[in-house]
Amino acid sequence: MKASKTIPRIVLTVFLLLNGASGFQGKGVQQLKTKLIESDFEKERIEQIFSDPRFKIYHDLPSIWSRAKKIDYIERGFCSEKSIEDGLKFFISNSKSMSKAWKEYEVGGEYITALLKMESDLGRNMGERTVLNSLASNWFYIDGSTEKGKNKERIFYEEIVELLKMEGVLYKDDSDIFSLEGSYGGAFGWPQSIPTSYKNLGVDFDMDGDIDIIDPNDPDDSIGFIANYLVKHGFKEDKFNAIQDYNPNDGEKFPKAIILYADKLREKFIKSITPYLSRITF
Ligand SMILES: [Ca+2]
Ligand SMILES: [Ca+2]
Repeated sequence: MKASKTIPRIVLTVFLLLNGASGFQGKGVQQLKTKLIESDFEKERIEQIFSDPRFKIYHDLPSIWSRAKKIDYIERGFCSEKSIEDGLKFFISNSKSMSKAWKEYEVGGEYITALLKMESDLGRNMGERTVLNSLASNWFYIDGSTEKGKNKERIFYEEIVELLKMEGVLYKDDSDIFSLEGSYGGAFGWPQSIPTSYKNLGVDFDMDGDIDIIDPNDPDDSIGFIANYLVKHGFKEDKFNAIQDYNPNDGEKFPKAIILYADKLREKFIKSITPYLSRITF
């Protein structure tokens, strides 16, 4: 064991990556399973889920994290003319839910549109990873040796617990947990929500009996979800802060891009209706 102390950390990391989940020392599938069984999940179900051949750890996670840190939304064209035009079309074709959001939450549709555009390109890109695998991968890869890391680890564990409890709600295809897809962070649907946010802040905005933020043809509940999320995070008092809370891992970059998008969208919308307004006036 003495030799391992002399192996440079980077070599060891590469070794662990190449060896997959079984290469993990300390944190591993077994530890997660034991913890979940201790949290009162049926042993049989846990064994079944984690021995499913579709369960896997995404080993590209650390490299995705470091790439994500460098992303500049505005530079990447998030607020380009084309992107705003796309948002305007969405805003207009969903005006019924947008005005409902304004009436019930006092959240302008330009902010809701900006967030949905950012999170899933207005429902076109909700992520193709298995949410369970993503959440488990985050839990595995987070360095729990610091206070901050420990907190993040706890958060991801809670998300896994919540996901497991959402059988028949979040994953409906034969209640198969592997059918729910999302991002590398375990976020899913139009607003890229995580399980606890869905549970606590989801709303049946179109009152059809379901809280559905996944249907690619129906953004109504997602519009309601975002409005509710923002209000519960203090949007009326501090827009910037509430928007930052939507994605707290990204400093000021995220809220700045969202607010710029919303401002441009509002401007474009007003310009687009001005000719009609003047026709009405005269
Ligand atoms: Ca609904
Ligand atoms: Ca609907």
